[in-house]
Amino acid sequence: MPATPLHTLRLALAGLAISFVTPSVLAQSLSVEEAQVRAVPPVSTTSAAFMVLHNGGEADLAVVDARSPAARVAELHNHVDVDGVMQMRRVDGIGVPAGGTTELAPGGLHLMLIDLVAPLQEGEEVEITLVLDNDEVLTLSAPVRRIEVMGSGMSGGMSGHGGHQAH
Ligand SMILES: [Cu+2]
Repeated sequence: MPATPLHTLRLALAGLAISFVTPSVLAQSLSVEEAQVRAVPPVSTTSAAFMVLHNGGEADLAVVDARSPAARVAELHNHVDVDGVMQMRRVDGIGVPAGGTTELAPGGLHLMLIDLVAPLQEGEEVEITLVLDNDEVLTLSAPVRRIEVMGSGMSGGMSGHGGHQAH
């Protein structure tokens, strides 16, 4: 009688061993560190996620799409300086060079969460899925935190280099 569960266990372990060498599942070259989502007041319908992307592989790659159950729309954004005023622009992809690192940070690249499903409160975890140009998909969990906004263009157009002083 005890032979059956043992046999079953052995089969299950064999299955696990096989799944560990399936490249499309676990041999991901992109890793994500310091992921966090900006806490926003309840009236706000948008937020942004920041993180550090590291490419441990030997080929350049790019994040080309993203989604999150916390928002109906997720877009890849960058900030560009237009005549001294920082403006957000949607970008087609965020590249991460082979062996290199790309930082998504306030005032620069970020993942925009648009049309939030519910207010994002400090301490919550938000699930984020990144889609790569090599068809790999990476899902991570990012804590909601208070994040100071630097050089966000709040200074208006009149204060000249105010945005740069914040750096
Ligand atoms: Cu944005």
